[in-house]
Amino acid sequence: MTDFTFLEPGADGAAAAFLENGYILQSAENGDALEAIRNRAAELAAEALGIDAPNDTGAFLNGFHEHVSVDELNRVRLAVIEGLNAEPWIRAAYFATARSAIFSVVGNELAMQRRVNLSIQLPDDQSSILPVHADVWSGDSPYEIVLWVPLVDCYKTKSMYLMPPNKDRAVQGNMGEDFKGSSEEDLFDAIKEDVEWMNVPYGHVLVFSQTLMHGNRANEESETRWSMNCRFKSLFSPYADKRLGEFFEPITMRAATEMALAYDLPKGFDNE
Ligand SMILES: O=C(O)CCC(=O)C(=O)O
Ligand SMILES: [Fe+2]
Repeated sequence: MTDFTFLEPGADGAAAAFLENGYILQSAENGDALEAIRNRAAELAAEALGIDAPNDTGAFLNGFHEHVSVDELNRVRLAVIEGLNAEPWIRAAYFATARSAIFSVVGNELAMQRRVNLSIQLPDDQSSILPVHADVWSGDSPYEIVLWVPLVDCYKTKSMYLMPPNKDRAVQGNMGEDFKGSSEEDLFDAIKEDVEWMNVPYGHVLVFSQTLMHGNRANEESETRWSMNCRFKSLFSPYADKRLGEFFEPITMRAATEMALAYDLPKGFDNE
């Protein structure tokens, strides 16, 4: 037998999909972790509204627009984010939903964003639109990927869109000239036929390259969108504005690295 490979089983397929599509879409690797996150988010949201925790979590989140106005939404969203990030288990649970996929496309010695984010989009809410962007344009390193985890079924405008790599690179390649003096809306108009709307049912997770243009529009579906996002990168890959220790924290440092960081070359030769 001579079919030896360097990468672990499955890594080649994950790499090919990521490079071709700009993302990996798969079932959550740990369903219990996802469920725990979703239940806690719903509990915190109910608490922020002063109502009882729901029996049917999915129905409560999808129907959230019946409980909250656009004006109240940000207060509730911030309370849920605070509450989630205060849970000592939250980041490990979040990572557990896509551990192998992230190991496959990023590496196994990782830094993770210190806080998980939550976005809630009520139907027709114009105020929570995130215009077309790539995170690298505003201080993220191209080595960062986003793990995007919906807490409800996300599809069409209840989801986010992502530009496929080949089309994205063609547009970013001459963006300065082609879009001189243009608005974000002009840019979206130019790419809207080419973007792919991410169809991510609850129970699935998305790992995407934030170097590709992405964003969302007003949610024209009849249900509220709930999704979380958090960034990961290879621990020793270059950092941009989002620094290790401030924005990122090592999560899977290995023993050889720990030993290396603590090592000092032999001392005591000063008097020679
Ligand atoms: O959730 C969205 O609609 C966009 C998310 C995004 O821009 C990001 O996670 O970088
Ligand atoms: Fe983004």
